[in-house]
Amino acid sequence: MRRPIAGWKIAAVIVGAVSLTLAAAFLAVQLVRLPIAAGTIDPLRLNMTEFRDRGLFKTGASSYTLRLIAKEWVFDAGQRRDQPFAFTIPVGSTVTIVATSMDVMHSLKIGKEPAIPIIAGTISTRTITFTTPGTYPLACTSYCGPNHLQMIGTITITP
Ligand SMILES: [Cu+2]
Repeated sequence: MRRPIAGWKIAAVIVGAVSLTLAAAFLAVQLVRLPIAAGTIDPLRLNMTEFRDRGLFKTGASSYTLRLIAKEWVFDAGQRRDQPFAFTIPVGSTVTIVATSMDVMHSLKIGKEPAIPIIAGTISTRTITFTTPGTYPLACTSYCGPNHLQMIGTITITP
């Protein structure tokens, strides 16, 4: 004679199905929110790409490219390991940030600008024109591990 299915088993299946659905929905939302990815890249071969040359590069009279790799736990724009991430440029400069991650997801927040998600395998870009002199703090706003709070820096805009 077949025994009836225990109630807890049915409950477990329902809970499992609901969590899977929620996880799928969450992932879908995350994917939809990645609009600024400008391309894809192999995170294991960054040294064979443009990210081999990191730093602030002047590309025009008042335009720059800031190319960096986010990784646990630094924004690596070519600065020495014992040096902070700090760049100084004149007011009116337009900076195109080109970034990718070598590991987990990071986010780059500069001053009051919306955070730029930085994800392994994709290239994120954002162009910002700095019209007000001052020191703009920069930080990672995606929790990325125990030393997440070390991912800081500054961009100083001189008058
Ligand atoms: Cu972080």
